[in-house]
Amino acid sequence: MKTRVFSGMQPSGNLHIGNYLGALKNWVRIQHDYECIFCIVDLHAITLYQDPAELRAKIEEIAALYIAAGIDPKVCSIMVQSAVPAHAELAWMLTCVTPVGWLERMTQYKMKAAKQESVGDGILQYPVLMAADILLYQAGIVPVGEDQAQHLELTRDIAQRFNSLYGDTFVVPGTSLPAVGARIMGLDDPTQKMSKSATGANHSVALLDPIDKIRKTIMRATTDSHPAVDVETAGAGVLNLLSIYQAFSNASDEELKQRFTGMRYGDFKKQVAEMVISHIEPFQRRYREITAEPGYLAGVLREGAERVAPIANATVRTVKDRMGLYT
Ligand code: AQP
Repeated sequence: MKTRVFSGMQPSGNLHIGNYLGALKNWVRIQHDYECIFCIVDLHAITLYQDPAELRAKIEEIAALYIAAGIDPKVCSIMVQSAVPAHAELAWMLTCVTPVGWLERMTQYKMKAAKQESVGDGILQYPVLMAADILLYQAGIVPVGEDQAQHLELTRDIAQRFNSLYGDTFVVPGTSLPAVGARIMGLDDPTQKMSKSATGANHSVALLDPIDKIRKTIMRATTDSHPAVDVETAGAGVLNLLSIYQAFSNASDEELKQRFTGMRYGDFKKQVAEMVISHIEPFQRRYREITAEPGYLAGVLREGAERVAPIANATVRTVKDRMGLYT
């Protein structure tokens, strides 16, 4: 039997090249080697207020982007988290074995809580729901970007705690990070992770941005005061652009050095922009085709949920049985 893979994205904004290079590109690469479930985690998105109509539209947009980027819905299950109620059910059971201290230590919780006047409980509970998403399917591998590595560590802790309290129940999952592109930084501020929720006009390149805008954003990316590229001494902005180029092109470190050493920043950025655009343009073409077909995405998502629900329901039955709940 193939190892199961689970991963997801929040429909909470515009997917950007960080989401693609950190996660989606890796999903496309491994989709034939494992039994893959790729989720649109809408229950996670509502930890912060989302406009209901926009959220519903975003869910299908993300599904279309998964497919446009190369996920084959005949090979993988693409599904929406809230369409399988077992996610929320298992999350409660796992909440009851998770110490609050573990959750309060999470970096993402601390960062998101610091931005709110009143912190919603969902922001604290987020990693438990994420653990439920993964453990529900007994996933062995979870391909994510680096920002999610701490949540994955917590997922393992929760699984191990449950297994030691109630007997072996969950597969303890491993994390899979890409070798390059695991943490793409903001183009306007290379000290901050590129993020859907950041508001700066030149912060990110979204997968559906107009091509002209992509070119402009990359040309305006923050670099440093050196006149030209020096791979050895490059600052954070140049390193970020080099990572973006390398992750899209799959170039080796040596190729990167030979191509760019001594190149003036303007010419360097042009090459980065053209590399990004050469990948994004075909995604956008496929995206337009996919979304032009009435009912196609709804069908993919329905089929995905139907395929995975029996796995999720079986896990919940086992967990209830182990905990002594009424089944
Ligand atoms: N900057 C990034 N570089 C590499 N990988 C990244 N990921 C996110 N940002 C980067 C990876 O993308 C996947 C989906 O992320 P998510 O939708 O769960 O949201 P997130 O991690 O919280 O990402 P954002 O874009 O920063 O969203 P907001 O602003 O809504 O919080 C994950 O695998 C993540 O690691």
